[in-house]
Amino acid sequence: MSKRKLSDYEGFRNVLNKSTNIVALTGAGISAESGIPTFRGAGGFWRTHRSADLATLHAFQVNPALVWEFYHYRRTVAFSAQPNDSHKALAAYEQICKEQGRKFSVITQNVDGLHRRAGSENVIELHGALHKVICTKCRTIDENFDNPICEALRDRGDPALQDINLPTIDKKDLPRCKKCKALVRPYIVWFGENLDPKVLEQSRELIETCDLCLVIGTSSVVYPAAMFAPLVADRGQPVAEFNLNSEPANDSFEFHFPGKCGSTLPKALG
Ligand code: BJW
Ligand code: ZN
Repeated sequence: MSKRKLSDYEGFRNVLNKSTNIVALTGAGISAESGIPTFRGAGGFWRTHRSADLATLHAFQVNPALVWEFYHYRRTVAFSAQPNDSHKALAAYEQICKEQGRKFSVITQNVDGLHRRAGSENVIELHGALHKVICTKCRTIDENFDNPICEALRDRGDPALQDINLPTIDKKDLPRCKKCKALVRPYIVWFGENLDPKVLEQSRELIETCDLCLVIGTSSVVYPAAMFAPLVADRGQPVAEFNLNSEPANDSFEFHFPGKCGSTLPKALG
């Protein structure tokens, strides 16, 4: 029999108040109310391309200019977006935990940087970050908030246009490494690529030791992140899911809060 509790704010708060090592695992849904399209569903397209088709090394090798245009657009959206009530609620709860000597961490699949901008301090960015680049040759990782990141990308990336109607951007005009001048790429973990082993290890440790896990705004289909919350539930620890969908991604999670997390999460943590 399922032990699932639907919208049980009081029961959740009893568990929350007793927890000493809390992990919030977040996905694209938490940033949807900041105007950032989710990865799957209606927003998962840019021009005629599925976002998932552009988020691969193969796509970058075949057409680095197209992939850079896509990421220039994504950077523009993310840099101008503001953290919403969900990001703020997590950051505020982390401060409360800090004052009380409890541990609170965010593991995010998002690359938009909104958790840190909301004030969260213990943040693990599993899939990289839009404001970082990595050199394809010397592997130097750099922060870069320039917009556009290079002149050739100025006024490009418009999702309403067709690739075919735009002049091609020469590879030599794409963003370059400050050290060795080779082509840089977005510091993003694409499909088929390994996550940073250090980041994976830090996440594993949290997942193996936490006594409460919140799963917020993720479709839970992309691995390895998709197995984190089930691992916590398998250890017999409570998991609370916050998702627009009324159907839970996993029926073994104890708490489920359907609806926009901008409303449900501040209420649950308040
Ligand atoms: C709301 C809301 C609101 C909306 N309020 N909710 C084991 C088994 C099977 C496959 C694999 C496996 N291990 C590896 C794989 C392959 C692959 C994978 O998982 N594929 C699956 C699709 C099957 N994984 C990988 O390749 C990973 N690498 C790896 O494991 O290396 C080792 C290896 C390689 C190859 C083979 C085997 C092993 C790397 C994964 C990197 C993912 N990168 C991306 C793109 C880059 C980021 C970018 O450019 O933006 O990251 S994919 C994309 O999905 C993005 C996201 O971070 C990620 C997760 O998506 P998320 O966040 O869940 O978003 P959505 O859109 O799917 O869902 C939004 C949710 O929010 C929905 O549920 C809505 O209902 C909800 N929502 N509004 C609350 N207001
Ligand atoms: Zn370099």
